[in-house]
Amino acid sequence: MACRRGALIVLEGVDRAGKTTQCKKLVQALQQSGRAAELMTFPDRTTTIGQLISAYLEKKSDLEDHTVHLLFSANRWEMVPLMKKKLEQGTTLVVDRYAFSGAAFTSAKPGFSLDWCMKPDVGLPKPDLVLFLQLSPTEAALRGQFGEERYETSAFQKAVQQKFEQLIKDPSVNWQVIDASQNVEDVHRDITTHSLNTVNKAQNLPIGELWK
Ligand code: NYM
Repeated sequence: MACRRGALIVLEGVDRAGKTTQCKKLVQALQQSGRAAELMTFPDRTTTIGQLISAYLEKKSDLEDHTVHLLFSANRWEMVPLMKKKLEQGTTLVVDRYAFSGAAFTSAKPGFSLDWCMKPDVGLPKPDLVLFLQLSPTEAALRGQFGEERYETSAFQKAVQQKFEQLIKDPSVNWQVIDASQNVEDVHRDITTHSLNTVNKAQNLPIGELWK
């Protein structure tokens, strides 16, 4: 019998919602429950494309807005063969940001439609579950100062949040909104419950195609 595939689980949200902490805790929890699970992060700053993106985010270089959008997308596409291989081998992938961040961040810039921003990512492996860590700008502000990277201002983050709210309305994607203002362990419990259900359901289903 063919091996049961792993699930593709994505965590999204504005900066400081706790995605990275929660991704790590989820991978640990899945592994402790005896399931193969690995963390992936986008942008993946280790590849040649990822290094261009990283220099842009760190303001060490300037890139034209369409160009950097396409680089973020290319940085996901270059990982697709590895993602599919891992999923087919039965490993669940917990992904820190994906195409939704791509569309939300670029479309928050003047002159970009959400529709145009989604196009380059059409057909990527479709997440079985997208957990949106919901945190209001006021609550985010209580978590301290923003960092120094590009996009890390409260005005831009508010615009990004509005774009995420539009993306969440899309019923073709399995969104679950998580209240990220709870303490770390309560958020983790909610995330783990949804993820275990998804891992069990996804194992016999084919990998879907995003936004197709
Ligand atoms: N970002 C992330 C984008 O603008 N487009 C994308 O496709 C992705 C995946 O990069 N502010 C933005 C969101 C973040 C920044 O992410 C880097 P992180 O998780 O802070 O390293």
